[in-house]
Amino acid sequence: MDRQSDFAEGRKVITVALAANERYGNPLVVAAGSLAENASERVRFVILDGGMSARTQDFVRNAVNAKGNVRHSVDFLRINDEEFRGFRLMDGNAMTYTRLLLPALLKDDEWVLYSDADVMWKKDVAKLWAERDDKYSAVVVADGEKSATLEEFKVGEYFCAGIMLTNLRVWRDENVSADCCAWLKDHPDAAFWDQSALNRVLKGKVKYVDGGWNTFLEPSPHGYVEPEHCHVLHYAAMDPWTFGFRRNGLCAYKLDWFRKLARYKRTTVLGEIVAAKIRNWRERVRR
Ligand SMILES: [Mn+2]
Repeated sequence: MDRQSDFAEGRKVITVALAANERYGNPLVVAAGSLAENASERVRFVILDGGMSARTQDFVRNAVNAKGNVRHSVDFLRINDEEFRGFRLMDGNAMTYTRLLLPALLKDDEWVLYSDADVMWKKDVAKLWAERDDKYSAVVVADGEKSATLEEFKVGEYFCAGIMLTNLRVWRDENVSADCCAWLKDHPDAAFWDQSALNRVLKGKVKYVDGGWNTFLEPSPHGYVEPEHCHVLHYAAMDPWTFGFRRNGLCAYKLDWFRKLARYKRTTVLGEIVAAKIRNWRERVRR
């Protein structure tokens, strides 16, 4: 049986959406590659593509279908972030908001797992996928004290939208995306972009799961370290690819990320580090 019909027949497949543009190509390779590598079931990757070279797309496909992996599929959906350009931008683009398009883009799906691209997957996504629950609009991890209090939420009640099992049927029925956009129009200074809106609109309607599914790095005397209990490592502002020797040096978690990147792209760690340095230097000059 060919691969298309396998997927079409609706066999057990996990649908995962990630969003990226060319600048986020490398993070996407690591996020998708590490998710695929640890997955015990078939994953259908839906990439919300904000503009990406064919070469970068090939790197993603190769990473996902690395030898020894379960057979996965990858689709790139070319999307336009223009309709969100009026909202507060992140890194000069509106890609973060494109997850609000998922209920319309995946109109035949009931659930999708949205994953940020600034993460590394360490555990089997099938275990998180099993947490879907039709009583809730989303399945998420509570965010830390800092962001909760900044947004004037109680700790434990505010969630991080970076890893989010999304109940698409409910989102469509209850117009969640439209409500988020309406809220964002009224709150142009929202601290955390669409995450701020999602927390208001979905308040009391989300299920919380084990924090390991969305773990941030922890400060330590040696820079930053990966916490012990971690299924998905979320780099957030500590991204390894904006690479500075001055800030935290070349610590273990950064090297880890470059090792994965080089393995998935079949390049070298040193080559990728040098390329990242040059890219960052160019961006700094341009600014
Ligand atoms: Mn993130």
